[in-house]
Amino acid sequence: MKKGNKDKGGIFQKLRRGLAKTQGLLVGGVDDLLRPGRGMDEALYEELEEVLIVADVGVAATQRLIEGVRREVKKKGVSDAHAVLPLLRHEVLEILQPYEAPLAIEGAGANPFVVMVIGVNGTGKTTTIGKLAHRFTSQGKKVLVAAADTFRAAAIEQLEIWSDRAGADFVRHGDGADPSAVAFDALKAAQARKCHLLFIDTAGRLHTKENLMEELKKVKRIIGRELPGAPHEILLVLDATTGQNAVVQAQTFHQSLEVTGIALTKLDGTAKGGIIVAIAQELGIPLRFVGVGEGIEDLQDFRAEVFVDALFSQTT
Ligand SMILES: Nc1nc2c(ncn2[C@@H]2O[C@H](COP(=O)(O)OP(=O)(O)OP(=O)(O)O)[C@@H](O)[C@H]2O)c(=O)[nH]1
Ligand SMILES: [Mg+2]
Repeated sequence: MKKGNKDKGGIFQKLRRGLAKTQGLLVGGVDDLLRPGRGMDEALYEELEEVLIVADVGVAATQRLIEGVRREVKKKGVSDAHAVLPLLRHEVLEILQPYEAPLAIEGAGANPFVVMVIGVNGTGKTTTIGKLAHRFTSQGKKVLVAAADTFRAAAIEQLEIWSDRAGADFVRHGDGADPSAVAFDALKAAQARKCHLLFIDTAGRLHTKENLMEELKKVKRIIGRELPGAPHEILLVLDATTGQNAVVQAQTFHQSLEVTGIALTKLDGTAKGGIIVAIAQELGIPLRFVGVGEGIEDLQDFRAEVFVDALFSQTT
């Protein structure tokens, strides 16, 4: 572990705790294989591949990791399996690093900066908006939250509670209202009130229903018509516990809506956190945030090095 990460204390420890199950499966599994004294043989690569696949790293990223490790083993003349773990750590970092891109609202010159939040139901859209609203109000920003998920009444109320907690403004219509109309009114309100940020919550019914995509496209179009360049961020929320499904969902949403950033939630309590590597490898979309709990503070900017340190911390 890097000293700098240790100094960040709370955030790093929370991430580390959140990743405990993933670490157990992925790094724990790898660690068992890479015992000191074990020589380098073909079986080792096969076993390593198996561990990575089981840990939801995905086929493409697994191939790349194995190739990378093979290359480095050869280059460095590694003969003891135990020396492979830091090589693997480095290869994982290489995959994740290019997708570290925290959301930058400063300099965008946007009034307001509009974030449209999308994703299938239950992934954590509303919770993530609550956490983000809190983060930005804490920084002195004026935030407005729009309840464009009008699919069920409870969704609007849940968002309102989060919005109140965060000290953000809130715009809603009745249940079953047109999501685009809510988004339109919210944008007008945000402009009139000179808000820095507007978060738009959307419905998450199954992505296989064509009409959801059409509805979301319409929200996006109307926002863009009223404020050129908006929405500035199409944030896709993915649930880490769904493993490989998250990649499939992302591809579907990306095709229809051109996702600009990903928030990966529920990393705490799942052993499927390896999915983040598959997401980076297969989607090519910036990874903005990771969710590590249900609390208002439990959302972190994705930092590749910190993430990899947290994941490998007990064994390297
Ligand atoms: N452990 C954990 N739970 C989370 C996290 N993010 C969200 N949740 C929980 O996941 C559940 C669903 O979250 P919501 O924010 O309601 O999800 P949603 O995408 O808005 O769902 P719909 O509105 O039904 O589409 C809630 O119980 C949240 O507390 C996280 O990072 N960690
Ligand atoms: Mg919701």
